[in-house]
Amino acid sequence: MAAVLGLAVVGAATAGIVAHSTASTKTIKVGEREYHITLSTTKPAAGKTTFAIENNGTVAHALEIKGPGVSKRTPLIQPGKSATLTVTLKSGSYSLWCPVPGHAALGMKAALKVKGTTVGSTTTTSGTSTGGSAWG
Ligand SMILES: [Cu+2]
Repeated sequence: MAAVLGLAVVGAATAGIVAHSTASTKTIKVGEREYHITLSTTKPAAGKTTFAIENNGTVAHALEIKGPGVSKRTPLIQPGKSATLTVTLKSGSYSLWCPVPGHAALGMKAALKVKGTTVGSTTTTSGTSTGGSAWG
């Protein structure tokens, strides 16, 4: 009897830990330099994700990300500094680029393919984005 009770408690505790870890934030490392963006993964799973961006270059960079439900960017990141950006990724394609003028054209862009669980049927038909103005 005592042994059965003990097992039940252990089982419950394990379930709690598992549930917690799946809900935790994942991290994707992003390295920026002239003129390239390196990602630790380009095929992350859906969910809450923190981009840890490091500027390994010699001029200031930044990172902007746009995709399903996300439109965010960091402030300018000075050489040698880092920044983080936390977003909730959904299944779909996301674009990342450096919003400093000219940098994306020189190659500072990347894409993410998020494979995910079904995100329901939220069809956003609210048209053109208004937050996409140029840097500065
Ligand atoms: Cu840049």
